[in-house]
Amino acid sequence: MATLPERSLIDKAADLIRGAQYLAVLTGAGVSAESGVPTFRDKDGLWDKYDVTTLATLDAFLADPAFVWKWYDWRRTLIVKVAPNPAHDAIAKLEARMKLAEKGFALITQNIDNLHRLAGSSDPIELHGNIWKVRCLKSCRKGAAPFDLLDSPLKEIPPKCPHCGGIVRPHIVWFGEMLDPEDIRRAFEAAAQADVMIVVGTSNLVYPSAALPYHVMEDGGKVIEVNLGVTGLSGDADVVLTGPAGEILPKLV
Ligand code: BV8
Ligand code: ZN
Repeated sequence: MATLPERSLIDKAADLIRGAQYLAVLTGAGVSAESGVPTFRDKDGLWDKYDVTTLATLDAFLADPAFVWKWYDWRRTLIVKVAPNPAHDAIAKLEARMKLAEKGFALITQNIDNLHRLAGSSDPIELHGNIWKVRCLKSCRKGAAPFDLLDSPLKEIPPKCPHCGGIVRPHIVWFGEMLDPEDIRRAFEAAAQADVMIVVGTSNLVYPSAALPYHVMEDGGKVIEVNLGVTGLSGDADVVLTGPAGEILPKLV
């Protein structure tokens, strides 16, 4: 059993959540860690093994689509085997409870592993895309909109667009790429409306996602951070719950 924050801190966070009119939840790779999905920046994380700037960028993909697709195919074969953990389940429960009380709720995730949906979250805002979706690299008429490619492992690398025969790219936001404007609008609107935001398992290093908790606090909202360690947000958050999300969130709920 990992060390958990003292009861009083959990109660303080629970009181904030109970009184919330609009609850937003922002998650990063840490919420999936206990499902067995490697995080990015923790020790032996994804980015220890690979230099991600050579992988998670459009230039890297254009330079060698097969190489980048091999990395994503490997991650897909990892992710297809894992299941949501109690942290994902607790977030889905929070959503159901807020909806039952006819209060506002939004889940914003940086994760591309689809685990929130599998846990029952109805409409996660996937800021960085989804590892099971692809789109035509040339944005041909029928292939420009994201569509599912669920083969794991992939039958051919790089996978081809069924409409024009060109190659498809992962529907994932790489560094230096714009996020989907609709996702940004929804995420910042949720942050503006939220009087409480729970930030779970993110190092808060990547923008524009890392700006969201500050938008909540600018409007007088409260921020609860759930993280194994200290991040740039910890000094500003109203309540910091240090420990594994898979043990803290179920206690909160
Ligand atoms: C953009 C896809 C506009 C690939 C990813 C402003 C200031 C500074 C920099 C920028 C800025 N604006 C833009 C930038 C550049 C860049 C950026 O932010 N760089 C950072 C690194 C400095 N941002 C962008 O490029 C974004 N685009 O802004 O467009 C634009 C466009 C053109 C020109 C100018 C501007 C695009 C960002 C999306 C990048 N894509 N991934 C892939 O995943 O395959 S980001 C990548 O990092 C992942 O998606 C991941 O989701 C994300 C964040 O990482 P985390 O989720 O936080 O994971 P991490 O491992 O870091 O942390 C895990 C945490 O969990 C830790 O804190 C750990 O303690 C904790 N934890 C671990 N286990 C547990 C736990 N907590 C609880 N329980 C546990 N069990
Ligand atoms: Zn196409």
